[in-house]
Amino acid sequence: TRLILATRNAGKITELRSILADAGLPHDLVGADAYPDIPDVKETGVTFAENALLKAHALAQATGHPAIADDSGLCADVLNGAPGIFSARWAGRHGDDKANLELLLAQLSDIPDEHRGAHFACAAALALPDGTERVVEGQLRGLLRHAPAGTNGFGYDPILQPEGDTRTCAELTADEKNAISHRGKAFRGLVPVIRELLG
Ligand code: ITT
Repeated sequence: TRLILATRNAGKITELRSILADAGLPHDLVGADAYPDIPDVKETGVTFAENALLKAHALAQATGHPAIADDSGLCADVLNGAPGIFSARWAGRHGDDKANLELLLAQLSDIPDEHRGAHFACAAALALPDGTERVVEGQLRGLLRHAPAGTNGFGYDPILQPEGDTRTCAELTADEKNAISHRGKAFRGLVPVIRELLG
């Protein structure tokens, strides 16, 4: 069966294809870019789970195929969880990863290491054309660096140092990141649900 990846974020697509391939999912994974005429859904939810479901339902309805979606972000303890669901447009322009990261670093410039705890969060949603829905969430705890390091990954990866590591997410290999990441945890949790509902 065809399974739609309801995202246009290239970094997510790369990671999702790898995570789902490692899990042995037999489905034909088709990116949302294969449906350029379907408009982006407005992310009006107030949680990662709500927004992931909005995106999955929109693609499942529009294509008639089951769809999975990812809503994710970086939550800084000292900012009470911000940028959170606003991570993709923290500096104003949607998807400007460099500006978002630089603004956040500037906002935290006076914050000492003991208060730089943060986590990445991911909600993985599955929606079927008949309206059936499931969500699984995952997190990755870490520390926010004072300056970016590394060139792998995307988004805020150069400033998040996972707990128990001395490198940032952008200094991990793709496989190392997927093994511990919020996205890896959420989608590996969704795999048995996909198998159960889609076969
Ligand atoms: P879609 O809605 O099309 O999936 P998007 O980029 O708009 O793409 P989100 O609204 O979920 O997706 O925003 C997620 C943002 O959170 C993303 O732009 C990154 O800045 C950040 N983010 C999420 N996961 C990340 C990760 O694994 N590493 C670094 N940054 C991440």
